[in-house]
Amino acid sequence: MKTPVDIAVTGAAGQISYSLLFRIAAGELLGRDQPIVLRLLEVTPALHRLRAVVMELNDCAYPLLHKIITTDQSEVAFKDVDYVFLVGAKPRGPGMKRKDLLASNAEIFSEQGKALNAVASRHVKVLITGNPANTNALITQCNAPDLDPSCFSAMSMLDHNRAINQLAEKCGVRSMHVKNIIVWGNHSETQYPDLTHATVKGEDALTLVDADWIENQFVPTVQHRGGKVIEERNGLSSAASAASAAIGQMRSWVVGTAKNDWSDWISMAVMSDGSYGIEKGLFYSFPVTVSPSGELEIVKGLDIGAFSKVCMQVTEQELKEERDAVAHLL
Ligand code: NAX
Repeated sequence: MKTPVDIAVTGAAGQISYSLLFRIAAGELLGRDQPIVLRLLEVTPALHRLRAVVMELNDCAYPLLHKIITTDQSEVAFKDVDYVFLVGAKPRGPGMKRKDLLASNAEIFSEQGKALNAVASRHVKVLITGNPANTNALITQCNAPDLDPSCFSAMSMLDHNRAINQLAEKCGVRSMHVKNIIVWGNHSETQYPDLTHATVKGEDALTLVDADWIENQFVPTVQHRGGKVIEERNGLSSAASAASAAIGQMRSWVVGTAKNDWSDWISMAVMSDGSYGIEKGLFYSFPVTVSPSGELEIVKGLDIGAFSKVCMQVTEQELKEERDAVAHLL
């Protein structure tokens, strides 16, 4: 039997976690031979709800679930952890823009960044899902100066999957036949889902769909998908699909993207190194490959057309504004 691995999840009594925790415990993240310890963080008033989640986890009798630790203290949750899902935050309600969330959520991520800096494994992988995810990733990373910036990424996988689904539906194929979608920029309505490099059953996507559909249907549908789900769920945001994307992104980060038989890369928001002219230091979604040993690299040298360039700059500008709004926490 392997040594158990510690995984921390914040917002553990929330909606996304209600799907995420059970899938992690079942072995979907690290494989069905890897025992795990779940370290679950919640705010004090939610600890009773968390107790119910723990009861249900225990009632599943998962063979891999070695131990569950619950706490309202970040430093307890993050002690020596290897993998962290920062999910806990206030969700976006109906009509709310991500920027509205900035002020209320920024403090959470600055405190959690400090705690990670103090107690987490030096090789920890931290996936930020709580919104506004990209800027929360920046805040977390800036408050953890002793950890390498490559320890942090924000979630783009849900947008990436949404884009795959839109193109697959349009072309009448299954999602597994769509390759090399990219989501650039912010996890917000300015994100730019780009299918310039995508293929469908090996054919260039651009030969199968026209520019009008891309600009007026595909891009806005993916950009506004989160808001549409909130509307249809009477105010609740995407949860099961977000959990699925969180597992997908973290798993690709752990096992590497070469194991994907469905794409050469994934979209992942990582610290910009200046690639494609994007300002260094922003957490921006790029096409990314991960080596089997976990090294992350932004895919370089892709051709960027005029339409793409404008869209990439719009979402970059939003990230700069978000960064400037939380400058006191960086
Ligand atoms: P819920 O409101 O159901 O759960 C959030 C949980 O976080 C609550 O139980 C709350 O008590 C807890 N929490 C709040 N502050 C905390 C803190 N300081 N430490 C630990 N826990 C804390 O929201 P849920 O639907 O689970 O969504 C969680 C976050 O994911 C939200 O910010 C939401 O906007 C964001 N999302 C991000 C997505 C992405 O692609 N990046 C998509 C889905 C989702 O909208």
